[in-house]
Amino acid sequence: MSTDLELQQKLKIKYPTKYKVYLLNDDYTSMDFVVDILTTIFHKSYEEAEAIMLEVHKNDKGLCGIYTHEIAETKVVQVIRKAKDNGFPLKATMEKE
Ligand code: TYC
Repeated sequence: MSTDLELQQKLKIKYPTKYKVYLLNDDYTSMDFVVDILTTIFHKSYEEAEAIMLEVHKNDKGLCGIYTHEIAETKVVQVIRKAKDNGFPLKATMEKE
């Protein structure tokens, strides 16, 4: 019996490293704007978006999704650009899973 790692090495399967994208809390971004970000950029339902926004509001950080490096980076850039265009200081970060 091979372990998963041995099988992966034998088959030369490379799984891409995934990245967690988080929204960060601040005192100035409106709750409605954060919900809009979560529905448009992260494709959450209104209910999920509201729950994530409240999680960030209470605990300073909330998970929005897990993506490959390129997609995670694009989401972070989209959040920061859309926030800046709307006069909000909202920030997003990514962390290796
Ligand atoms: N704390 C903000 C407020 O009270 C709301 C907020 C939630 C801001 C989530 C950023 O990522 C965020 N208006």
